[in-house]
Amino acid sequence: MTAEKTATLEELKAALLESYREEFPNDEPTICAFAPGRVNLIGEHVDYNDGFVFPMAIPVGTMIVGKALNEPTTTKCYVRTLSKDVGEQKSIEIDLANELAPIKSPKWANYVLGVLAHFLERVKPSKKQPFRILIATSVPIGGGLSSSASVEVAMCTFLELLYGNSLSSNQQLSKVDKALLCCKAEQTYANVPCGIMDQYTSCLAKADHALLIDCRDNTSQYIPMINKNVCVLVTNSNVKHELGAGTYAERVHNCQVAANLLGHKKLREVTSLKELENARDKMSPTTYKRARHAITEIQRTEIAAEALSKNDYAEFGRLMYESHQSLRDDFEVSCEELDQLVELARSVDGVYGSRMTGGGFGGCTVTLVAKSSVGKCIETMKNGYKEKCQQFHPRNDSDDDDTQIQICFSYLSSSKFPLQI
Ligand code: GAF
Repeated sequence: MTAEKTATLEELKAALLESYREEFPNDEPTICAFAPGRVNLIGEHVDYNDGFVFPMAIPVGTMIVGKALNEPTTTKCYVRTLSKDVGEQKSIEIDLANELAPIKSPKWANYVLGVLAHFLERVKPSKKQPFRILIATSVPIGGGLSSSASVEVAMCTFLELLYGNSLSSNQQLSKVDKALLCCKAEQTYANVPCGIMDQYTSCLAKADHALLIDCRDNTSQYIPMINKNVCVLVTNSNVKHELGAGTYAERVHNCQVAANLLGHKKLREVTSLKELENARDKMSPTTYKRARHAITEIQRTEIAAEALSKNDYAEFGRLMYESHQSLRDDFEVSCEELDQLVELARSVDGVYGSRMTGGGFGGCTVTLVAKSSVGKCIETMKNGYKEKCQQFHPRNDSDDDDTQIQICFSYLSSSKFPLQI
């Protein structure tokens, strides 16, 4: 199996510029916006329960280049994606004179439309500015690394730069406002009732730090990630997930039902498992299990962030395994391939912990591993995955086993990457 090469930010930019110049000879883009993807270290499916999450940005993301169109009569914008994985239609036209409603197809365009619509509604510029943009991403689509949020946040950054000085101070967005706006775009245009984690991380993350986010009041704390002897390894099962497919919404609903039955606004307010136990006969076994995951995961995340800030990797790792088990058995959002990857990582000396990351139903695992064991861990996961996952239904279009797994990793002290360029 080969580790597929992920485009660097320079490569993304070069590809965008080349495409732009090819399509619009004698013209140059004037704006470049970037937003990173994220990996969630722990705290899964709890952002919409007002819980704690603990993600960090990763050096892959979405970049947009473009410019304002100033022909006096035009109200039209042009948007094209360079992404190969989004179906046939790669470009759309948006007429700012019309209502910016979500569209059936192409689906990717809704991330752009959603942000644009919410931005215009929030900022209310005196004149709507037409533009043209090209979009490219290095975040694997459907990999649980926040591909959609990175498009939304890059789009919002592009718009902020496009309107620039024409915005007064009360039209400008704080980073949290921006995250909320992008999150609303995802909920209303992509129809995913997501929490704030992905957009928040894309807006507020900084290099060499993880972010402990309290999703009840949208505040956060940076936890330094500077130990060069420890790595975060992100491994893609290449089983594609689609959160819009309904299973995500079902989990959100289950949790809300449990919170209502317990007399709370959100499951974050449940202070102990005992409270849930006492109400067990009021709810279905499924609702009970979903709530048990959310309540224990919120507790785990707080303890885990504390452990990491004290460099207690053994404790952090133990909580990662517990988190995975809870997501697998109680929340039922894992899949055989992710379970195998976690077990393979666990068999390697020097691995502290491993778990699925993101929405689930496919996508990636995240592993905390001593730097000296990274090579061994990658090898074990590659070889074992090939051997063990052949027994599962082939879920990818490709017949080539070599593409079943893609591995990228960043050291805790990841190299600096720009959040906006
Ligand atoms: C997806 C959602 F977009 C997030 O809000 C979060 O709920 C995550 O799944 C699960 O932790 O990425």
